[in-house]
Amino acid sequence: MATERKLYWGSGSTPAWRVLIALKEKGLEFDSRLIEFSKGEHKSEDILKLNPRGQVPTFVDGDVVVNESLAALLYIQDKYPSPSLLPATVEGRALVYQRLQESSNLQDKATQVILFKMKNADADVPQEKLDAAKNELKYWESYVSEEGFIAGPDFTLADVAAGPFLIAMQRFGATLEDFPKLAKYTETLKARPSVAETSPPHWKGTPGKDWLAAL
Ligand SMILES: N[C@@H](CCC(=O)N[C@@H](CS)C(=O)NCC(=O)O)C(=O)O
Repeated sequence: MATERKLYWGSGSTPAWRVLIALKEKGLEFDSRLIEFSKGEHKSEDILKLNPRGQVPTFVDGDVVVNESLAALLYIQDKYPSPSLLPATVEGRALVYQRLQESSNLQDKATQVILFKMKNADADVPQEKLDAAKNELKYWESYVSEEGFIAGPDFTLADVAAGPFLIAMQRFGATLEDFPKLAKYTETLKARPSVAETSPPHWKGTPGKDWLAAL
């Protein structure tokens, strides 16, 4: 059946992965447009007319275009509330919103190391970048709840927002040895169908990196 939903995404784009997970969790069909960064397809006319930044995710739902991944998560939850990815209480939702925004720090610290190595393959990652990433993980280690998710007993938008970055950090070498709760948490996430089925296709059968091995 034709759908008005369309998602442009790239393999390995963690922001785009967030949106893929949310759509899967909600059981929503969409027109899947996998772009190739190496061919510059994120700067294609099709994407630029929807998203002047020429980035993925670029998400269209009928007349609505939402490109920032966290905004897209909130939009998807709002438009398609069931099954819910938010707690029933306002206090519970406050925590999810807090973690949602905070996941930008995780994105930033991890990306700083990864981009550095992409641009400077032979150089050592500056210690302060590794320290910043490690320090960020300390916060997230303390956030994993007794029940195992980031914002309480259930899988929520907080997990959708932070999970892809934590899993990507492992892919880029983080052992998470000093973060036992996060190590267990990422295993739980990776076993979740919405996460497993949307995992970056090019990761399958290709090795990761050791750039974050100090973490
Ligand atoms: N703040 C955006 C970031 C999106 C983003 O950085 N996407 C990257 C891929 S991971 C991209 O498309 N980069 C290409 C470019 O900026 O030219 C979000 O969370 O959606």
